Amino acid sequence: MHPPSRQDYVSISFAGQGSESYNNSKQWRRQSCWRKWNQLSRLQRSLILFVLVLLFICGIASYPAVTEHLNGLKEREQDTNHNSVLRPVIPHVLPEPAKPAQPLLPKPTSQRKLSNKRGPPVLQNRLQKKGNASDTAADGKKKGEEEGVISWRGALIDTERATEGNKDEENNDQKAKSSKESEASRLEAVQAAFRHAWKGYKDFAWGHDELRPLSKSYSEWFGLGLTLIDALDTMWILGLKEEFEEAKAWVATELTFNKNVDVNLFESTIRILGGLLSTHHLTGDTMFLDKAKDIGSRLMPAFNTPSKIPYSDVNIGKGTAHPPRWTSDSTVAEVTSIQLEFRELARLTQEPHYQDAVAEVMKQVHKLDGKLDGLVPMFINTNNGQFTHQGIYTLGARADSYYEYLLKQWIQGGKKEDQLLEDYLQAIEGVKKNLLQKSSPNGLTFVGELSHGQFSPKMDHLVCFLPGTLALGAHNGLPADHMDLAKQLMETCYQMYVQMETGLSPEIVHFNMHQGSTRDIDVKLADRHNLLRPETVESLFYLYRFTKDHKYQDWGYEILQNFNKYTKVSSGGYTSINNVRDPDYPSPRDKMESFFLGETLKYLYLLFSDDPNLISLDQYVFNTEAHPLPIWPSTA
Ligand code: DMJ
Repeated sequence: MHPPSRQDYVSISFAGQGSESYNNSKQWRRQSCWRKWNQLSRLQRSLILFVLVLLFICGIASYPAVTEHLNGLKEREQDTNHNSVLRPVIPHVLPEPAKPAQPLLPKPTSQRKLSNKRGPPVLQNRLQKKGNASDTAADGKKKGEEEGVISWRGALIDTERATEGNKDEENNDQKAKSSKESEASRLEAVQAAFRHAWKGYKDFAWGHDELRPLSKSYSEWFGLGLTLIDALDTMWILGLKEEFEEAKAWVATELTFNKNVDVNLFESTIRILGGLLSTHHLTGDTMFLDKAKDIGSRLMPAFNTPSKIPYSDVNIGKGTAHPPRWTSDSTVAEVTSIQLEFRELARLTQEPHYQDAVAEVMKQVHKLDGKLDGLVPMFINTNNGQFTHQGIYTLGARADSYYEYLLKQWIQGGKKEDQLLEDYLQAIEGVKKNLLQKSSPNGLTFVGELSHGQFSPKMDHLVCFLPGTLALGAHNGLPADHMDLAKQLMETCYQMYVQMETGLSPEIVHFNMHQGSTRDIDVKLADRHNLLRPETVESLFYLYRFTKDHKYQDWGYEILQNFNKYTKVSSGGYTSINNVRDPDYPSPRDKMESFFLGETLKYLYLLFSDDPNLISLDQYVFNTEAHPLPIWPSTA
């Protein structure tokens, strides 16, 4: 073989066939390469070195770009997977891709695989939720802190909830227990008040009409043991057996109506006839019914008038009746608030003339001219049967219980006497239209008066019977807005107490209506007295029975405490006061009205009792002196 001739091109040739025997040692390979390199021409060697250097430089220059590219590919894969998981959680941020595009997204490998990348799924969900919540909380915590606290608090909250659950139960038990305790202690407080009043009456006025607790004596109105009779069913309801028995003994042995004495028809009907009838019902003792028949029959001469509208006064011994000395008028409330009692007497005795006499009054009043949208004037003439002194409309003195007895007769008779209901509903609309206003600055709803078209923001405490009556009507199926109005008026009656320095209401208030007033209620000097009247606690009783809102009980308890503070006489009894605005000297009047025992304390006791069957309002209807009479059983 010929040695290669000098060539003008680079030719790299490696050991060819037929060369020395095969030797693959490192030493041999190194020597062989070097020999080959030396065999190359200078040009060939330069070219090879140039190419190698060039490759090296290119490699170094392109390294970062290649790395970045590779990293980018990795991240894209991760992001795509992450987004596909979050999409359902925040669809408004990442809109749902069009369906055909979906397959183009890299398929998430698995939830588990993702979780490994992003943290435990449960924790992740919590963070997500809490993160959203804390966005609005804006409490300024650092995100990291917040997240850490969230998972910790998350667990703690559950624990707290569990503990709270137990605590709630404990609290409820505690509340039930303490409300039972407070019920018991409030009932006892009423019993104690009654016993104190009774002590005064027993010690200084036994068998007489009213106690004069300061002078430790008594006053006579009819001379019929008015306080004792008025208080009979209260003692029965309060469970004061001993006191009841001694009073009963007096009625059985001492009480006689065969007396030459003038009595007021209305007052003796609601207090004496009503008290005896209700005590008969509660006890089943016919002695009380016999006494009721006796007084009932002796009152009947009052109806012997030209118009059949009864006179105000009757001499129960002589059997004669007459109007007051100065007029032949009777008071509208008086002649229309004796019906419950005479109707019940008629039912018990099966003597219809009692019912006929009082029904005739209602019939006439129903037809009379002179009403304003169902509202009645205050006087009615016993000769011609017409309203007199027309143009004055009030829900207070001389008209109040007309409205009360429209509803209550309807309830007593089993809700069948439509005319009574119509008159009642019309009257309430008349009140809303003509007498209802709001005070300034606090917008208390009140019932004012109308005198010859002129509105007066005057409201008697007597008007506070109205919330209870409205609530009773609503309970018996009358419009629900009657209950709304009842609640508003109840608040107002309560404010008539709260806003006085003694926490006791005056007899009459005037409401401010002009803008810029600083207080809602004004009291005139002559109106600052408190006679221990029941109307507000009466309404509180109805409102509590129907709503079960304990605030009404609390309000009643405040009132009882203030009676104890400002009207209780240490030697026994409670007294009317002259000035509810002077807690230092409320100026006692030295008189305990019979209705304090007959009504005020009875309603307070019923208010504090949580037993709806203690004189159920579905079985009994209270007369206007708080004597419960049965709702007649249906004969249909
Ligand atoms: C009570 O004799 C009766 O409640 C009557 O209806 C109004 N006056 C007194 C109580 O204030």
